[in-house]
Amino acid sequence: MVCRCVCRVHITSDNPSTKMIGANESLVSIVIPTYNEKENVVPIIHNLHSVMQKINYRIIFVDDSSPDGTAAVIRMMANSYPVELIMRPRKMGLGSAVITGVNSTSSPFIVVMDADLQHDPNLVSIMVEKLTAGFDLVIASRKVQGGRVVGWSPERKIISDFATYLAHLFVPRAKNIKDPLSGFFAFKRDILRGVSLESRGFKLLLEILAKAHYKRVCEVPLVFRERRTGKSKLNLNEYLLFILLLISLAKYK
Ligand SMILES: Nc1nc2c(ncn2[C@@H]2O[C@H](COP(=O)(O)OP(=O)(O)O)[C@@H](O)[C@H]2O)c(=O)[nH]1
Ligand SMILES: [Mg+2]
Repeated sequence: MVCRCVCRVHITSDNPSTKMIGANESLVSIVIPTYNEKENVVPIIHNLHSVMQKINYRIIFVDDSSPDGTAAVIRMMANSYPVELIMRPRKMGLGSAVITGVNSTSSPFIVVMDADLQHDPNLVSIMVEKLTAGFDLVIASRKVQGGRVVGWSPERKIISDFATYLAHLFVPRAKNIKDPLSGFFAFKRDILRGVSLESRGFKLLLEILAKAHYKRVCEVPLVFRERRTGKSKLNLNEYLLFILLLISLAKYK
């Protein structure tokens, strides 16, 4: 059961697959999964709104019934901003939350980002410009020149580099992408035509790189900041899901 609260967005169908791009559809849907992000919702909406002034956009939050009351804050903000809330009954994973959000919109451009401001909202308009210029997929990359992570321990960096190495090894189509494990990316909806996404975990981009129909990809530098407030939900289970994802994607050439 998924509960939808739709505010300032003219979508009435509950079945995403039946939606057509209509006069009221926004050019860009920004999909943000949330679990216990109460403190981050207001600043991310304000930041995105100031960056997206000239772009017809909306934000789709997919919240897994966060116990901290994140949904109530989103509902309140939806009175004044182009914000939509999809509520799911329990914690079901970041990847599946993003898939739910992506399936709920027919916007031609989709941006996926985290709620915690580790992903710089200022990059979103640059990523949309790249899509407009003809790129199919734009990745905010910690691993191209100008990109980096702030505040990670050497151990965390080694784990991240090793995971990236495994992604390159197992997923040939990701070979030329410096940061195939980024959680911040934008794409043309069309590239997912006929593609079935299954990831539950944190690495949905890798599945998109393996399966989607894209030609032009670019990476823009991301300075991955420290979490503003709240806690990371990355845990051992996510590492296991990553290994399973690698195995399942190895067959895509
Ligand atoms: N809906 C939903 N969102 C989640 C879930 N797990 C994590 N998130 C959100 O996904 C984003 C990334 O999670 P985070 O814990 O910051 O991961 P990290 O940056 O790798 O430490 C944040 O916006 C989280 O609130 C989940 O199970 N369901
Ligand atoms: Mg985070």
